[in-house]
Amino acid sequence: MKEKEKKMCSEDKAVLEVLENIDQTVETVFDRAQNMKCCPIGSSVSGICCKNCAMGPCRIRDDKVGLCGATLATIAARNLARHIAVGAAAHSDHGRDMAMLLKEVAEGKAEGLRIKDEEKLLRFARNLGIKTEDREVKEIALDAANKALALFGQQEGEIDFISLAPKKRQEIWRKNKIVPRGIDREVVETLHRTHMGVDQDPENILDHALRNALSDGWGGSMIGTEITDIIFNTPEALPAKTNLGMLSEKDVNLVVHGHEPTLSEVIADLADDKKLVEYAKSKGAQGINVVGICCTANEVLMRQGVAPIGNFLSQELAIMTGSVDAMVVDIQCIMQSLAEVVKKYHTKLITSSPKCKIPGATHVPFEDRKIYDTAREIIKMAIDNYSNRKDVKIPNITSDLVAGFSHEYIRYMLGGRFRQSLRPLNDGIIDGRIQGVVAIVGCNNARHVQDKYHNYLTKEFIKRDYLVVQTGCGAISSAKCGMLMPEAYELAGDGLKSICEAVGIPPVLHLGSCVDNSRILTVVSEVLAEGGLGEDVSDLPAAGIAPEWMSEKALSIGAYFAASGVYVLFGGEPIPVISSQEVVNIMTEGWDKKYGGKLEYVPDVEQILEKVINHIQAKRKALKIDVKKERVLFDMEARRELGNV
Ligand code: SF4
Ligand code: MSK
Repeated sequence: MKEKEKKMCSEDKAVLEVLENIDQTVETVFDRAQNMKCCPIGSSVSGICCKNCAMGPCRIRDDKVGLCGATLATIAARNLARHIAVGAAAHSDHGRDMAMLLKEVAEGKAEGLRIKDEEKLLRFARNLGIKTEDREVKEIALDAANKALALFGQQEGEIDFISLAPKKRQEIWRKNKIVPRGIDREVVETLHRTHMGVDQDPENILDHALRNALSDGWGGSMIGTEITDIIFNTPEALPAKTNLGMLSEKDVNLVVHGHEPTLSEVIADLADDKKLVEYAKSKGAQGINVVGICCTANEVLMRQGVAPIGNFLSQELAIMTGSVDAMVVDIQCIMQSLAEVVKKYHTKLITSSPKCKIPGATHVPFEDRKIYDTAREIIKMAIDNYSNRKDVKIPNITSDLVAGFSHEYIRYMLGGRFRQSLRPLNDGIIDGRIQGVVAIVGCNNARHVQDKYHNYLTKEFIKRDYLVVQTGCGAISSAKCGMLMPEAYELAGDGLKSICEAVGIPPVLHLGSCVDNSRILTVVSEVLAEGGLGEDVSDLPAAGIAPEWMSEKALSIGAYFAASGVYVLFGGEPIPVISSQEVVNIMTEGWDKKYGGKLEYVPDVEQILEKVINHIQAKRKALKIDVKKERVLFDMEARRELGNV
């Protein structure tokens, strides 16, 4: 790859350094992105493809129809609905596994695991309609796990967490008949409706796609986040470091990658295990260094401060440093190319989930009941591989960060332990020190410079006093360039800076993995309940952006935010409907009218910035908070007056 082409791969200097150092015969995702162009029909820029029956595949452009007569709009809506169903299924199946784990913990069958956050368990159980008074914690946990599991197969009624949304929002969903009845039911119905010859009305197809997405955000994902907090602890702000420089020359490096927290939490927990450290020393290493990639990294970062060494596009590069003794992967966002890359390096690639095997990787099946045994076996494999290292070149690049902003911690940091409250946040928005809240979330995409749009937008928004909240790979982008440090308030506008200085927080808050986007739904509901910013999510001066999206989960997240009343913008690669103006109109003007939220593809990053600012300023005007109030510093005295300390 030529010098100039390398610069077009990433904004991350550590990634560029590895690309510089590697043997040119090793292929990366960046090479493949340059050598293989997107299919113009498949990318839906100049048409669309349907392969839902054996009379096709039908390639449709303009006013042509498929053999069955299906129009461009119908096919676009069907394709998008299927993507959303897959994304929702991925998140929700992860949530199901967490509910299964809670059941095993309650029954005492999950070796070494226990309920760490009992208070959160009680809230979770009560939200599921379970009696908690005068009962043993294990009994409550068992009932909560069974009730959560039942929501997957529920056939009628409404999934319970819908009742946590603002009342007005619930009514909008009921009026439009998109309240999810059961989590699995909505996925299956999407697949049925999009079978050849079933639902052919694009608007109707997409309404159901929204119901399906809601079953993810307010269902499967929420179950996943809540139970992970219950078993492994609700995150609190904690310092950590990031980037490839966190790989160690002298320690055994074990990378956890994927999305599931269970095995990785235990592996991280065992990194200081005396016997294992002794074993590592017996093999010539100083100790054991557990680090992470993608959202498994975010899970163990949020609770144990484990270093995320990179986001989605860094996974191959980590191995190419020659220092990764083992990479253990679980589910989602794991490139098959890893198996090819490890052929040229000493790294042991280990799969752990029965749902994700990769030819060429070693499969170490992970079962909840003997989780510590499995974790020890994997750590030993990494230790045994340490002496096989050859040429090690680790970029000396790291950044500091603060993560761990669960919704509970946000309430605590704003209000103190005894009067936890979002009031100061609402007041900050009302008096204009914070102009609005922008969620910048989602993946990297090899068709675009890694981290570029995430970082550009984040900087531009905080500069203009917009608080940025992040999850997933987007959060790791900001971490890598120091924007998750409290000192980053220097980059913020005066208003946001005054709040960050007083509370001691970064202007960019890391809320967790991609499943943890459900935390944003909770914060948004609690902000509304706090008062002064309208009655519904669509009243809030807020927006969501996925500037470098690539996964089907991102589409499900975007859809459940839109259905919840948020203006959502996707940048980078087009969402797979843009060749149909009819569908684009449904998802923008149509959804805006019905749901007060919309999902729009905006290719130009400057336009994203402008559109979000205009949207948020219009919301401020509608709330009559657009007039600049006198700036009041939010210091301890002010907090005392508010009664929050
Ligand atoms: Fe073609 Fe219709 Fe079959 Fe799709 S469902 S492949 S448009 S004939
Ligand atoms: S890992 S879904 S690339 S955020 Fe959650 Fe990152 Fe996107 Fe995967």
